[in-house]
Amino acid sequence: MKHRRVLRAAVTVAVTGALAAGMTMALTTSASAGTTLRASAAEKGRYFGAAVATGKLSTSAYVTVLNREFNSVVAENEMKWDATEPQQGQFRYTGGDRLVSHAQANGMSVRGHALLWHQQEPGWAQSMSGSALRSAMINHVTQVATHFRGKIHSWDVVNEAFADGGSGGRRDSNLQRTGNDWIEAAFRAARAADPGAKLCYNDYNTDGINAKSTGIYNMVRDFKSRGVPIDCVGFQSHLGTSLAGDYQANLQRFADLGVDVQITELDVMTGGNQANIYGAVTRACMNVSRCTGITVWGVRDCDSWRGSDNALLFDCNGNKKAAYTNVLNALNAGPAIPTDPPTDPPTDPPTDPPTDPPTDPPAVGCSASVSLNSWTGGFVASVKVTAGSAGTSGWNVGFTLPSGASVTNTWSATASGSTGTVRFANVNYNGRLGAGQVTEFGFQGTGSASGVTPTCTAS
Ligand code: 9MR
Repeated sequence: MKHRRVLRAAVTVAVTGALAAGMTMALTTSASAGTTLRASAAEKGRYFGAAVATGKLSTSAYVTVLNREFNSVVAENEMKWDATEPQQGQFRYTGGDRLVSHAQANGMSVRGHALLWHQQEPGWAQSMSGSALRSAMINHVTQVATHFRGKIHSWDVVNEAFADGGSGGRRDSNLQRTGNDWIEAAFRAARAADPGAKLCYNDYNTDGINAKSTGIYNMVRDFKSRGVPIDCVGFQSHLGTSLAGDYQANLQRFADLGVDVQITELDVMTGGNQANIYGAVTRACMNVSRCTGITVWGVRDCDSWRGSDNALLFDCNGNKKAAYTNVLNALNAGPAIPTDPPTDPPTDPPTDPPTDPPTDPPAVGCSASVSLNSWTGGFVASVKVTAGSAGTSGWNVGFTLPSGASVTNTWSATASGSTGTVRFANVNYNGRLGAGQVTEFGFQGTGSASGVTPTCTAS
């Protein structure tokens, strides 16, 4: 089976050494330790997600664990090309829409997986090539990203396009044979279709600094230097019985390119090291300020594609395993994403020190800042909410939009109004912030929002 081949390859590159290093890290006591993965991750400005097979959303034992522990979901299969465009030009969104509804009803964000992948191509696309395939593939990206616009936190735009082994080059596929620029063409199409989604490249066997991860690193660096829209890199992390000693360093080198990093499909072979590896991966993410979230590839052991590996955080009865405890402790012990996350590396070396010293978070209440990505006729606003010294149990951010501007989509907040004075209230998973903690929401609109300034009210 294809996916077994992927797994074998995934575990062979692992090298030992990280665990001892990880376990000697000093654990600090968190001020307010969360008691679920989702609460603990949210307290640190991150998400904790699971891959979901939508068929299981009617199994109450499954849903109980999913809703209690996770604030992000990804479709294990239902948003892939074969599921969403089974016949050319005929789109089917039933499974994906069901997952999005479940997420929205339960305060979860959604990762989109995956717009283009050489596996799970529908039969009609498998038999295509050249310019016909290139235009079919771009149309697929455009249609699917447009359908889900405003509802997806991050899209895996391209999945698994690099070869295993030492070449550091691209994998052969009919997509690759349409021309080496197929990946950037896909990212540009995805950005145009859903400017509010973070756009990720996602792959496996990238769990440390190796030829494959370096090939991807070079692509991301090239994309950033040429302005190809890429926001994040997903590290699947289908792991064996050991973890590379440079797992965290690898995440950090990507973050230093100016992209977010995410652990996207974490599962770990059972055995003596499973719980330790889960803890070490979580600590690595927490130690990288641009590591914005972790997704495990299933909920209970029996839900996993890895079958008898028992690779997940809950046993088949939904009981928490030792690995769960290690992950929860690592989330609680880790630092929050800093108030001012690092921006892209500056092109010029810094000159004079800033004129204004950095300000402390507001004494009480909250503050908000906005960054706009505008084009003729539209914009996406990304808003950062920072809690004051008293923390928040909820927040509300107001804008007065210029005439002609109108909000069309909102994520990670609930909007009231769409023109003139518009207010955005927290959703149930991001209202509670500790002192100085930051959360983000966004909205998309038509017209121009240039010059808007937010006001923040805490409750
Ligand atoms: O978990 C998915 C399984 O149900 C499918 O049969 C398989 C098909 O190839 O894909 C699995 O998910 C894969 C993911 O989409 C990409 N990375 C590897 C995952 C495990 O094979």
